[in-house]
Amino acid sequence: MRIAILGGDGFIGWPTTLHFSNLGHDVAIVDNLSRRWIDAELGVQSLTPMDSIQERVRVWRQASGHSLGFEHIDVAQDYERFKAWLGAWRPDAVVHFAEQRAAPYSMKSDHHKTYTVNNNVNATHNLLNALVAVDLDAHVIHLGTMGVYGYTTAGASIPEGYLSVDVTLDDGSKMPREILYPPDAGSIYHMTKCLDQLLFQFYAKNDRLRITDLHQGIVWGTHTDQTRRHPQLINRFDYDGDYGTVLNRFLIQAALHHPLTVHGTGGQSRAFIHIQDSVRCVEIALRNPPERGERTKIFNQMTEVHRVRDLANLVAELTGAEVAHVPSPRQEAAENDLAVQNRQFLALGLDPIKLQDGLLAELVDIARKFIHRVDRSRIPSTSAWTRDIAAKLVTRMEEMQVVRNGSR
Ligand code: NAD
Ligand code: USQ
Repeated sequence: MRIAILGGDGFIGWPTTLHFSNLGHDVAIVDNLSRRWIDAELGVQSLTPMDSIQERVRVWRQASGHSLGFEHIDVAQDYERFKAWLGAWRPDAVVHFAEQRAAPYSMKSDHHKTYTVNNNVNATHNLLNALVAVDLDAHVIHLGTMGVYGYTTAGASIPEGYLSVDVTLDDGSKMPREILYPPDAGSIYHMTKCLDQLLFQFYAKNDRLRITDLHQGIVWGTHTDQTRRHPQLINRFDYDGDYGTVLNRFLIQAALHHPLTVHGTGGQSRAFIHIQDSVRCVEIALRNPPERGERTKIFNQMTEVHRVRDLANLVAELTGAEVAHVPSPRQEAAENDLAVQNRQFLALGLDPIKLQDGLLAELVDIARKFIHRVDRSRIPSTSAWTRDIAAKLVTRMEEMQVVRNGSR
């Protein structure tokens, strides 16, 4: 199959590219390298040393014998170039990772909100629009997020995309219907995934595009079978306060003997999935496309649910790290219960990697090995969701400074 990977230089895009290439598919990466520019903007770098995309492609060809295409295109801004490339290369499937994916980055300032909305919504719309324009029936697989649902369950586990409801008709009788699960975004980033869903709904109905949306939980881990094949194929690993996700951050903090930064009580429940399983799920989705004319197919791409404080305790038990409860920079429920259905992937053969089984390897192979590359000053998460929260964070930091100075 001919597969385009939009965002193929990123954390999930790179191992997915290698996975499909290894299976013998003809794979091309489309990426504007914006994630690398954002590292420069923030003054951070991946914990793991990443080569240029051209070098990664060269090393993969040497290691595997397979070639990869690379197109340096901004999918959100270079519509005509992207359309021309799509029309000429004519992939059978397009996997769409090409979005700004960090909630804290999306909430840093009004500029970052605008950038995230423009980039993500335009990238998605340009893809759908271009497929119709060049008359291409490629299967679109998009990475959505569990965050489109919000994280509360109202007593019933979160279904896969659609909610069964009884509509009360004018004569008082009930008519069963399935609707998109009511969106409940917790950040501008998560909001863009809600907007993407509506674009998918429209294009599946109007143009009969075949679309799969994968509502994924927080991805942890670094290596997949293919990124292990050569040191220069290593995946990126973010630990900083904007892009680092919670479990990867705790592992680095433990390796650094930095207290684990639990926001608030740590009662936030979230869904998780290992990077290797994430890649497998995309492959399963590729093999099970919707029919033309079918509504968007939605899967919940997650394998387990944990509370943040339980994760911190788990990492603390493994490493002896101290757990610190710091004020949360986010507008989020301090405590929530979460239950999520993921029957579709399990029925299609997913055999999940459990957190308990992979954590130690992650700590030894990644966190401790590359700890010399960490800048400790980039650990705090300072992007505040509102002005009030920002003011409270400043006050709290000043109080901590006074305590520290006083105790000298
Ligand atoms: P990432 O930031 O590492 O990768 C995204 C890639 O897309 C980067 O290489 C970036 O340069 C590229 N990109 C962004 N905008 C682009 C544009 N306009 N044109 C071309 N390329 C562009 O992110 P990731 O962690 O690999 O996430 C991939 C996708 O999966 C995202 O859509 C994200 O929302 C989703 N997701 C990620 C997680 C997670 O925990 N990492 C969880 C759920 C969903
Ligand atoms: N948290 C801490 N301490 C930290 C960092 C985070 O307690 O040092 C807490 C946060 O307050 C939040 C939870 O951990 O309650 C998760 O935060 P996160 O940064 O790990 O994840 P999130 O911002 O939700 O975003 C990540 C990815 C995003 C993806 C999403 C899936 O960056 O691309 O869409 O996970 S989900 O969370 O299921 O919506």
